[in-house]
Amino acid sequence: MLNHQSWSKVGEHMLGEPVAGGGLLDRRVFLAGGALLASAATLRDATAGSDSIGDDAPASMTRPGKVFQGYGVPAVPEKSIQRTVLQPYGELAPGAGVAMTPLGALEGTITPNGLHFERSHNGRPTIDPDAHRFLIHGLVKRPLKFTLESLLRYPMVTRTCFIECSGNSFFNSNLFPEPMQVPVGMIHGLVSGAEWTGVPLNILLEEAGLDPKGKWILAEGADSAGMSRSIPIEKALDDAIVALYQNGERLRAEQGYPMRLLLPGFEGNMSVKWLRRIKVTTGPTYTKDETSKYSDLMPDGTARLFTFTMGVKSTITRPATGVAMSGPGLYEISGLAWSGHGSIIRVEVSADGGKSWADAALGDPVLPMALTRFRIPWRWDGGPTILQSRATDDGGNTQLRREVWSAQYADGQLYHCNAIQTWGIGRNGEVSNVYI
Ligand SMILES: Nc1nc2c(c(=O)[nH]1)N[C@H]1C(S)=C(S)[C@@H](COP(=O)(O)O)O[C@H]1N2
Ligand SMILES: [Mo]
Repeated sequence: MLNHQSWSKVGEHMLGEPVAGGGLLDRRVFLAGGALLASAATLRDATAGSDSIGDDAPASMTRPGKVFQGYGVPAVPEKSIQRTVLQPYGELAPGAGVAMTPLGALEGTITPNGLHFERSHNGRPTIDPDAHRFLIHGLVKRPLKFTLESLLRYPMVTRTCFIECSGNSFFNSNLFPEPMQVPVGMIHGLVSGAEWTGVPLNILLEEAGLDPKGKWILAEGADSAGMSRSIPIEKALDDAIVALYQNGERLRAEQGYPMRLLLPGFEGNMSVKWLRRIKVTTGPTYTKDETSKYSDLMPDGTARLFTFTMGVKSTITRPATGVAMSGPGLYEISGLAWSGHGSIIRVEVSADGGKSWADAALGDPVLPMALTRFRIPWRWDGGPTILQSRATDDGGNTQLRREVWSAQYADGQLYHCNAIQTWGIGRNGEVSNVYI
């Protein structure tokens, strides 16, 4: 469970002694148990150990339970855990918007299919899987048309990775000069993690026979937005997948049923859903989706096109906005880190507004271009505290302070925001979104 980083740092201090300002403790505190955990004692039930069989048996033991169901749903008390839906154009275009993952309510690194974020430009189309066709054409020797059934006969690969919309975290970007007080899922919930299974695109392109002049592809969806993006051929031949399964079951309609392109580490927009066509081209097509959106506003007034790889990023998800504290004492800080450039090698946490940092433990397995869970114990003294996390990937990329990130762009820049997120903890235990 512990990464080498956190192990190599121990030894200079006693367990239970802070390893950085603001009460951050060594990861091993939870392993030590006993007296060191005394402040977590409120978590224990004083009546533990009393007889559970007899008159005080819980009601659930006195009658048979509910019967089986064909497809499982969350336990009844958990039904309030929902995606947050934003429809910026209202009734004009109700299918244009987002449904954001409630990151503050989730743990681990795999997003349940029903809570995977959805970003759709004009609603999710209803597609008959038997009638759907996927075409490869353009600069190829043999144009090919696939049915779903024919694709299911090709060799498949399974890959765990994140999808992140490049508009994610716009509440931490230059679009909002003042911090918005919304739950963590509304700030960073345009990222989700899943295990995808499908056919490597390079197998299909090889079968079609690439013309050496083919340097880019155009991928187009079968939705009414006609969502389409240009992708360099290197990526198409490297790790691109035509995904058919999501966390073991067929794709959800929201995620592109019956098939989608999956480009690990690239901005989510390029993973075209409801995939109907790939055209091999000599250069980028400059579609509306890559010129009017997803470009970066630079300070000199120009817009930078084609920022494909999602930068290294992290956020603490517990505690976080919408996830309040319940009094001073021992807590485990938990969060997510990811990078489109590769694997997360380090996440540092600060509980004193960035003056000092301590290494968090990284949860196994740490996979490239996948969500990585980090954790660190923390003794909250009940006073105002400023929490931050800072991730580094194996390409040596590290997150920047919000101010430094912002200065790279013009006002109004909202895409590709991977600045450090800051949470302020108030005396009442409430968490706020803070800019420092
Ligand atoms: N055909 C089509 N593909 C699409 C979109 C779309 O609206 N139509 N949205 C894109 C955007 S902007 C993102 S961020 C990802 C989101 O994938 P998800 O909805 O499965 O999370 O899909 C991309 N693929
Ligand atoms: Mo997106």
